[in-house]
Amino acid sequence: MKKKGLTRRAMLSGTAISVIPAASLANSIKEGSPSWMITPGKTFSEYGVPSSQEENIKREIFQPYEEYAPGSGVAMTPLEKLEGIITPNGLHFERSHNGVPNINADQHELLIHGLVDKPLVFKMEDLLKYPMVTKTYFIECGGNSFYNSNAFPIAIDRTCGSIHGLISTSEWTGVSLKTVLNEAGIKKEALWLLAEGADAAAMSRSIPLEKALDDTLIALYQNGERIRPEQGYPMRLVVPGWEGNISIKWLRRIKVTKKPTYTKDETSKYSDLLVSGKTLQFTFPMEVKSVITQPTAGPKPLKKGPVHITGLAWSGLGNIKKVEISTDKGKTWNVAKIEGSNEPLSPVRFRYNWIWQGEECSIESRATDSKNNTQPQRTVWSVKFGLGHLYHNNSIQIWRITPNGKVFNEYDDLAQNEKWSEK
Ligand SMILES: Nc1nc2c(c(=O)[nH]1)N[C@H]1C(S)=C(S)[C@@H](COP(=O)(O)O)O[C@H]1N2
Ligand SMILES: [Mo]
Repeated sequence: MKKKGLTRRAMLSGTAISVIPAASLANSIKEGSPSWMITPGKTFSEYGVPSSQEENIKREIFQPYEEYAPGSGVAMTPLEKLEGIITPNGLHFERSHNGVPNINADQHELLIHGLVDKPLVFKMEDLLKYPMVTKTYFIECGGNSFYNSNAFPIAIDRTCGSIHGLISTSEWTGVSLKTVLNEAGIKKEALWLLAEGADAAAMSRSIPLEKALDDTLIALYQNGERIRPEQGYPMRLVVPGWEGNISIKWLRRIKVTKKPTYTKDETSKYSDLLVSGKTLQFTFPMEVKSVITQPTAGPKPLKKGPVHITGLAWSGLGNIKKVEISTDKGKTWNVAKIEGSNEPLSPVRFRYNWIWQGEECSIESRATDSKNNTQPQRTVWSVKFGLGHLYHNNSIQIWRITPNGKVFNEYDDLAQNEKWSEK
């Protein structure tokens, strides 16, 4: 089989990506050179912001109940405009059920109670005295990719970020939840805990004690600075690899319990309706997934010639074993290069060089994790769930490319789309 990837030789002998013209800016500095080369630059700033030319790199806001509950909704990370694996703090996705509370960090308290030897209250200054850990983890909302879920039986034309932008990654620093629980002393019969936020949604979830004692963090810092108000200032849980909802922001209370509490947020929501009419509950891990972030749907048409395909892959069950790319509607798959340290519960960036000859085609990525789970096709994923179901969609994203270079969101089974559209 002929390899479709672009070799270094082909890259060098093919279309040159950039050439240096004789009258380049670099050749000489003289009168008439751009002002930034011949006049002193702006002085210092206390807190930097991106270049004004990058102003259009923003989160996309979606407030479905804008009139009566404007604080319920999402702001999605513009994945197609970012590189690497870390999300800049100002672009970390936001999912809030009742707005961002304006918490006074000095007054904020974290209560640990329930099945403990001695209930404790921690102020911020108390937590800062404990040993800290730093870990790079993604947070993905259980409802990520809802535009490609069973709630949308026909593929709609949206950008990568506005379909998949409910995943972001930070380097989180904080105190292990285990440290704090051990300080209070866990009673023998304890098996679960309840975590609750200080926001007006009082978001609360039950967490198995095993996960709480394993890798769950009380995060205080995000990418080196105190976590942003949108991310849970002054403290939040990061329950790595599990559906984002359980990573309670603005954490105010942990109650150690024997059984799950069955809160509103884990009964009426964040449960998975099957076709049988039964519902799955406590489906915590976000399963293996990947998405091509470039090239992707957007205003700029794709140009013929060398194309650098790149994207993100992650798994809530381990790390990434491989990412494969297909450029021929899934007939053949080629292994992409994976970058970075590939830590568990942290994404990798994948890269694959390709030459687009201008044919009608589609590009898609398929990730496999260290537990040998592979991303399903959308049809395989969707048939398990009822119409309207949207959580835990880890199916393969297909980008269709038309001969004029327009890139579209596409589903793998058009017949299935039609079947649903009749309903
Ligand atoms: N207290 C509280 N915690 C919360 C939420 C909330 O509305 N209130 N939203 C949850 C949901 S659904 C998700 S996906 C993540 C999102 O975290 P982020 O906004 O920092 O991206 O926080 C979770 N924790
Ligand atoms: Mo979420």
